[in-house]
Amino acid sequence: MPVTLARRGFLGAAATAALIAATGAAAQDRVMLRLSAVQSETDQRSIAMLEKFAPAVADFAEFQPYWNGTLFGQGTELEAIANGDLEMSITSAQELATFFPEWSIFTAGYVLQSAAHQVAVFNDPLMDPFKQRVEEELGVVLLAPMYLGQRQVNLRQTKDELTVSTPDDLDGVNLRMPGTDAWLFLGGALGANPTPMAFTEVYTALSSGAVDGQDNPLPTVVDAKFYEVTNQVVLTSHLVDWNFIALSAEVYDGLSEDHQQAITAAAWDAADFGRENQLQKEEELVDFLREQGLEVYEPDVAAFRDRVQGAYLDSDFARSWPEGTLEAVNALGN
Ligand code: KDO
Repeated sequence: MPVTLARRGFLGAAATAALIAATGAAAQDRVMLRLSAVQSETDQRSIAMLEKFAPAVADFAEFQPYWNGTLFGQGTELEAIANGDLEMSITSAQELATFFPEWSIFTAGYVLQSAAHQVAVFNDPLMDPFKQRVEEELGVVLLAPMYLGQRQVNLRQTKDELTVSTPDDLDGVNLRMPGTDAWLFLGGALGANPTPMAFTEVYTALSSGAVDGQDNPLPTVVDAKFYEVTNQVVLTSHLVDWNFIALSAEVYDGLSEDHQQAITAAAWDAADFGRENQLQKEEELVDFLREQGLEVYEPDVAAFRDRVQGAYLDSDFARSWPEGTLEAVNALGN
């Protein structure tokens, strides 16, 4: 009996050793997925990656997020992925437009109409050449579309000091924009004086008065605590801002077909989860911001739309848009 137990014990030990070896090997075989992003860990996109993406890929990948730009600065992530120094990011149409000008169509104000419109466009064949260039020339796979939200103008001035109805009212206003050409063009098209600045510097710049304001969706205004150092939000809704869960093509190509399907499904689950939560936040946060003492109001949105759309159609950006794409995007709008 003891022999049996011993044998069973021995077998147990052997089986355990084999399991550890296998698990250990499996752990070593698990692909490392470092994701660099400038938002905080409490941003809805971050929560979605932690709660939906990470557990869904855990049996073959180790997800390692670096929030608040602690690994790579804003706008450097795609190059880091292309160079093999990073595996994932939550990228934007604006960052992609710095490599591929045609992506500027999705950075143009008042083109995309809603979160649902973003999903319809992402899934439409019109996106195939856009995605293909990113994969073939940059080595990045765009797994799923993430909804960042409707961008609004957020100012230090009180409404009594500065009421914004039309773009003319932003003349001379020092509006912080992210640092790419597409962003700076958008800031100018709104009527303001665009100041390039990284996301992680915005709170201090608002607090010190180095800039008069910034633009971001309401969930970001709250998550980044910009409401603590500003006094009004002008609901221009000038851009339905589009992000993408981006993965190194080298990593993707190295996965089995099952794991490629699993990581794509995990990205979509995270994107859908984050989108729903972001939309709910946008509904709730107008009241929250008013409770914090900010004035939140609608300007003459038609005046902003006319000015912004006219600026883009007259710009070099529009000349880089593939023939028929704007019409196809508009046709998918709800
Ligand atoms: C910003 O810097 O204002 C911006 O909203 C630009 C977006 O493309 C994206 O980089 C975003 O910051 C970050 O994800 C932080 O929310």
